[in-house]
Amino acid sequence: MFITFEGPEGSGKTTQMNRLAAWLRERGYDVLTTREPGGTAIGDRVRAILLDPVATEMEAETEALLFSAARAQHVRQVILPHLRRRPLGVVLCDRFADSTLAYQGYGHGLDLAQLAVITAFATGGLKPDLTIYLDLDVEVGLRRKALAAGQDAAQWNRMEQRALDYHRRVRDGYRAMAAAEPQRWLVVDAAQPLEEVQAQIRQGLAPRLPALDRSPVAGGR
Ligand code: Z5A
Repeated sequence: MFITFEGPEGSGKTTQMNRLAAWLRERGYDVLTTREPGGTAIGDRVRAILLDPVATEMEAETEALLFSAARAQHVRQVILPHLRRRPLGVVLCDRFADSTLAYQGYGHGLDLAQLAVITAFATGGLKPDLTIYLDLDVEVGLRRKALAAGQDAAQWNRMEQRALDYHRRVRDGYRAMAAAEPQRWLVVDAAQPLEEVQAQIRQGLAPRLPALDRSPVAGGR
């Protein structure tokens, strides 16, 4: 079963993913947690380029291809091998292809149909069984991150430094994608306390666990 976490910065994806992993492991699932960009040695090197605060000249198209390149490696080297550990293999991934549509598509204005072709090539057709979307006002999320790191905005990575308008377009994009495919997306209000967000994630996931475990792995590998 392949579960992804999506949402604006500071919406709590990493925190909630780790809590969910512990809960699933207690129930006997063989859980792998991973993240994008990254998850492999090659992906981590691409990540460093993508988030480098000084790489301000990077074009949106370059960004889309670099995120996709890291993803191609991640899917084949890490995600698919774990998903083959059926029936209890579960992969929890902090961001995946929907981030490319949200950030490079809705945020930067790249053509969504073209991005869908690029991401399908990168993933080999692998789609999440469930995408947990943590919805949060972008200013609240950015404030949370700054608070957590004790840093000021001048020290944010290249993506975080972008204007609020950009982050708002990203959030609107996420909401549009979630509304268009409600059977795959579980939308949770991330402004709630940590425990309440986790409770709603578990509640939304629980009934899907057995049914999704019987479904074939998309991508046919
Ligand atoms: N990106 C892209 O453009 N295209 C792509 O295809 C992909 C990614 C894959 C990756 O950055 C950047 O790459 C990201 C998208 C872009 N852009 N930016 N900026 P990253 O990996 O460094 O960061 P992130 O993925 O955006 O995650 P995050 O911002 O670090 O945050 P998070 O994982 O959502 O939240 P957290 O770390 O769990 O929590 C943040 C803080 O908030 C922490 O102190 C928590 O204790 C606190 N928190 C969490 N939940 C709550 C609640 N409910 N209440 C109060 N406080 C809370």
